[in-house]
Amino acid sequence: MPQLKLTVNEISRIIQLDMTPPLKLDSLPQTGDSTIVTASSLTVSLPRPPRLFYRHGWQSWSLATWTEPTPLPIQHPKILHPLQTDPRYANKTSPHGSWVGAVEFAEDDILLLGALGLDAHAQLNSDRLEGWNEAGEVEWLIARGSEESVFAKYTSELAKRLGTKSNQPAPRVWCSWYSLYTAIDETILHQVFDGLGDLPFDVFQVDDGWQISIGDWEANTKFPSGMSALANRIKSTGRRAGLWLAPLIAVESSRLFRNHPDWFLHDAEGKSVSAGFNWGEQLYALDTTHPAALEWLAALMKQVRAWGFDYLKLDFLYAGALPAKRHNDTPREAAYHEALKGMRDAMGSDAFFLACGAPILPSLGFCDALRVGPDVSGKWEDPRDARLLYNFSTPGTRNAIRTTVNRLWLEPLTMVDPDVAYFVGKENSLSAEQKQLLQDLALLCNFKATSDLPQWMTPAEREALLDFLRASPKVRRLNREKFQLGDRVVDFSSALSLSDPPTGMTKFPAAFLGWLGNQPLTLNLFHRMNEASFKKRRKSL
Ligand code: 9PG
Repeated sequence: MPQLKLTVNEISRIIQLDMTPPLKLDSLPQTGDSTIVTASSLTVSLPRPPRLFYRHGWQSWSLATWTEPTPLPIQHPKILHPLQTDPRYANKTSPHGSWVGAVEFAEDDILLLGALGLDAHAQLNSDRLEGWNEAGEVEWLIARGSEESVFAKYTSELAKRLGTKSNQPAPRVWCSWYSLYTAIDETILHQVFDGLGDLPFDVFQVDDGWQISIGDWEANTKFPSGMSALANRIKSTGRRAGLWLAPLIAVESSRLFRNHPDWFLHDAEGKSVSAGFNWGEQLYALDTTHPAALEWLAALMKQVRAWGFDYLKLDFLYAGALPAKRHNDTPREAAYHEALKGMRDAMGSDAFFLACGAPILPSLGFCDALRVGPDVSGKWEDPRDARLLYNFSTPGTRNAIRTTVNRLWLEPLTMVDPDVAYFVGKENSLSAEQKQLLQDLALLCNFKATSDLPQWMTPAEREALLDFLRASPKVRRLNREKFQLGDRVVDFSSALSLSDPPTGMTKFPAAFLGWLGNQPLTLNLFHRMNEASFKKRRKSL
């Protein structure tokens, strides 16, 4: 019998363990200084435990915030981990984040540890700041100084490696999602476009609801004239035609998934990898290292351009970077990076590409704009999500503002999309102050979008929207919460804090809700109820 001899390195590769001891850094840079080292993992010893940790979530909807340096509860329901967190680390309770972590010792004394490449993570382990990379060696920046200076250093180093901002002008977008949701059809969209008249929008973007199915990207029966006719109608108003797609996922019932199961991600046992649950269905993720899947993606981008859409909101993109066994062995974020490159090449450099639900670092260099927070909604916060499920990724205006404000450091690298602002009172329970915060955040990001229906706007609301679309105030960051916007100071502190994790008696309802939310049946029921209410709303228009 032939003898099989393996070296330690070969064994570690097979069981996917990095046996290289972490690089140890015992001396920190002086304030105002920074250093770059190369390692697959490293440990930075801190002189004393910090008072705060900066946690940076993996993708658009994942939480980014400064927290106490204590363990954090696991977010629920777990069935949503693939679509709200980096599922590989979702059960980790030590303060952790993707690519970058920072600690605060005192005001203006911040230490940042940030990877300058993909597939990397950071965590705080009592008085050690640790970094590791799933894909082998990577460069790490260690910078010390004020919050602004360390993040500026990080973005300037990232820009050199991943590319900087595109030169597309900041768009003003009307998006169909946050008023009509899936209840869109040809007739109502035409009415909306007419009703918006000469309001200075650059893009009319059609969101979810036009397609046959998630995976089957053709016009459904609500769009009998087809997608080219819809794009032409928009272009006839002098605007760019925008379209939403989720090209890297498919629902179980789609033709795409049924016809090409081999194009989708599998685990080591050959089981399909879940990309989460939405639209009352199980989601699956495309394996973008499969040549046929890549070809299909490029053809889809070309098809959409041929219809006449040149503003593309590509959503649920995290799916391309989920942990799995791929067709070829590419590390997951590198695989995603390649998919984005392929889609960008196919859509052309003149298209505007907004990445949404997207892993942050691997999207840089390819997208024109990046959603940097969860969805807004007409509600400030759902107490069940915040207090019981410890979930800050779900749609809600407070969640959206919190994570967006904590990711404004990305601005030198990409246009940041804070999601839409609201002006109408109808179907909306936000206070005037809360709506103002959203509007101010949009001005700050210079990414202005709304879904407000002209049919719902009072003359005063329409006037406020017009002023907003025309405004370009000067912006200056004052501190973590406050910004100077023209002659006003905007204070986001009401949105930034996190509610306390469930303790004592609240642990029981929390556990029950977590269990309930994990049942596909419950999620399916919620989906049906939502759909019914959107349809009712559509009928009343
Ligand atoms: C269309 C929408 C809109 C929206 C996107 C995305 O379960 N989740 O956490 C979850 C988060 C966001 C989400 C859907 C589900 O919305 O961000 O703007 O385009 O898809 O379906």
